Amino acid sequence: MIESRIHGSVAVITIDNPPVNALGPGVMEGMVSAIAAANEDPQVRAMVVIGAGRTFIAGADIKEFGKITSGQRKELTLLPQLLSIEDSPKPVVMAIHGTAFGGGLETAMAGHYRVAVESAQVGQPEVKLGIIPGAAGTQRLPRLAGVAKALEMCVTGDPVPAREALRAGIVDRIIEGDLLEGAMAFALEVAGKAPPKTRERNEKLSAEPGVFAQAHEQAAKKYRGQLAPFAAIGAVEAATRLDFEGGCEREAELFREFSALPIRKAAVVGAGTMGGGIAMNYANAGIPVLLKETSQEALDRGLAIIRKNYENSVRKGRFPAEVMNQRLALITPTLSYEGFEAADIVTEAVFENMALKKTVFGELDGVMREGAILASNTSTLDLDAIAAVTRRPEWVIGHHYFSPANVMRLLEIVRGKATAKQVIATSMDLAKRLKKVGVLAGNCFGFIGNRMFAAYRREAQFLAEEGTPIEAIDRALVDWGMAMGPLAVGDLAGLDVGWRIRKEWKHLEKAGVRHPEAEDRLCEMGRYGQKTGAGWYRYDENRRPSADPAVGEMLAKLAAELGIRQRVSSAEEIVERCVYALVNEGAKLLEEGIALRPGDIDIVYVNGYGFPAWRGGPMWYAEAVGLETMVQKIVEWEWKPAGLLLRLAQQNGSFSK
Ligand code: ZOZ
Ligand code: NAD
Repeated sequence: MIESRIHGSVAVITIDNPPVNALGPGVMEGMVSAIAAANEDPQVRAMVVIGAGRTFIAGADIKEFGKITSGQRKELTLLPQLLSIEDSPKPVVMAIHGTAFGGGLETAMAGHYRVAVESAQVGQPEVKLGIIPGAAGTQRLPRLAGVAKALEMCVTGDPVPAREALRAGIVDRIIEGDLLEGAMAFALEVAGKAPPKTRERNEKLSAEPGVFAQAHEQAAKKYRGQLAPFAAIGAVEAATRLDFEGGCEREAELFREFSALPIRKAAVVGAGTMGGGIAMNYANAGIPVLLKETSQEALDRGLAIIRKNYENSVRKGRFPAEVMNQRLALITPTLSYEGFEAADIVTEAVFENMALKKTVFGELDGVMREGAILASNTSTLDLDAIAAVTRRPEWVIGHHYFSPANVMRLLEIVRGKATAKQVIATSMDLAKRLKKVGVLAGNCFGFIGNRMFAAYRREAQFLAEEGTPIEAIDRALVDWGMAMGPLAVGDLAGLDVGWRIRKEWKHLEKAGVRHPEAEDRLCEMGRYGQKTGAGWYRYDENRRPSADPAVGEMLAKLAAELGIRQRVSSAEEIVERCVYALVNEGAKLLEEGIALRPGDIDIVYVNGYGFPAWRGGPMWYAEAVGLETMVQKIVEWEWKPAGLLLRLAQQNGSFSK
């Protein structure tokens, strides 16, 4: 893989790791020992490092990536090896043809001189993968090329041709004709001179005032929502303020915190309502995905729904059948964990049952490689309890999708107490790749979305139990602007999901506090919603709803049994009770810090639950109505107003201040 030959007084060290001389296992070690041997050899006065085949080192080995970016990174980082190259007492000339990208350029910069053919290119393209250079690229590049050029290269990730690299000071000479010959001649010229160490060249490190603020401003326009370009700016900035060692530490810190890990292969456990939609999201983004079930029957059912959804889209002319086939081919159904070890992320979407989730996470802990993300699509359950069954709680995170998962744009990203920052950064980045809007939430019952949804739907069910026709409840909220009524959404999501949630959280129910019973009754009747063809409504095979007298009968019986006084509420009351319930719970989430800002709640509701965008989201809407008006109604209904809501109403305040 590494070959060393002596030509006169020059040692030529050739890297031969086809196809592109990537820095796979053994390459760097081989290079370091060849350089050490050349230093021992009295005949050698200088060295040339060159790539065999079509290129110099084209970058890090993508296969090693997971390990490098995971907890194992410390041992695998190239930093110490690059230092040892730079500390070589005899000059090392890096001879570049093809591309020196990423780890390739970082290696080249650890040499004392760089020569290149005219057609060569150099670059730090890491940001394009959502990461930043991790082996001092952000520290050595500004020392060679100056701060402005280094910023440009690290932030855009764009390659620079050899001539430009020469002008910038990255390359010392362009070689016309044979690269090796030219590099050897150059080596002889510098032999015997004290080799200049890039890390000690500080003369180009002074930055124009305002250069970083300007870079931030530009990146904010161009790379909105991405993290890596900003981390790259921070790392280059560190080079101007800290010594080399301090700068490298800052680079590593930023790498860990703000770089997203590459997601090239995914896996999903459970092919039900959600798992199928989640797998479609990955396939739509071109990421191959394994989809695991417990029985062939469940797997076939899940795949048939996926296929039908795609066929619908093709029929509507959204994309050609060919695209459907490509996407279907990216989804690999399976009944075992085989192949999971190669996945960068797994998303669990089995039944909402803690014992089952713990079993599944125990299994995933055994099969997934180190450095893979373990995500749960749980709707309400304690993420920390799920993470605690694994040996790697820092790799566990909530990825809460919304039904229909292939359609709704929200991805609620739930951080557990141990979740690593890099896992959060990767999730935010992934959300974009999946064309979703990522919102970070804290861990509690239902996180942001479902804690509010439970309060909202509780009112909708109360209204039904009190005798308001179910169509009138849904109609009032649709007329108000919701994409669907709250009862119809229950049918879409699956009433059995709510049933399971209530069983899991039974211990939280307080004696004497009314809770809705209607959906439990529907589930007991086998009416789970769209998935069983009946729930609050009856459904045809195209999910079209129609009223079902059996539901009215059930409600009347329930009301008689529980002694619920019957009356029909107005559309205004329906909307007020349901929407104010959302707002009151939202205010509690803000108070508890589960939601970071009111805008996050609004984004969750507009993108995840079909809340009318033109009304701005629940918290925005609350202020439009007036917090005082809301509190008056809440008190009148004998609900407990959220402390924050009460306070703001009294002080004429606003959620966003
Ligand atoms: O009506 C639109 C909507 O946004 N509805 C609100 C949906 C909602 O609120 N989802 C949140 C559910 S709660 C949740 O997910 C969190 C959770 O943890 C639940 C926990 C349990 C809670 C307890 C419950 C008991 C909607 C997007 C659905 C439909 O939009 P449109 O009215 O504009 O209709 P279309 O026909 O133009 O559809 C647009 C695209 O969506 C596809 N689609 C519709 N229904 C679907 C579906 N795909 C899969 N499954 C379904 N059920 C439809 O095919 C179309 O796709 P394209 O590609 O053909 O355009
Ligand atoms: P579902 O009942 O439609 O599907 C669950 C699937 O998991 C079933 O097909 C089942 O066979 C499969 N399964 C069970 N144990 C398994 C195992 N050990 N290995 C592989 N597969 C297994 O339920 P769903 O609605 O898709 O919900 C799944 C999860 O997503 C739950 O945690 C739920 O709370 C959550 N969620 C649901 C919604 C929703 O609207 N339905 C929205 C967001 C999150």
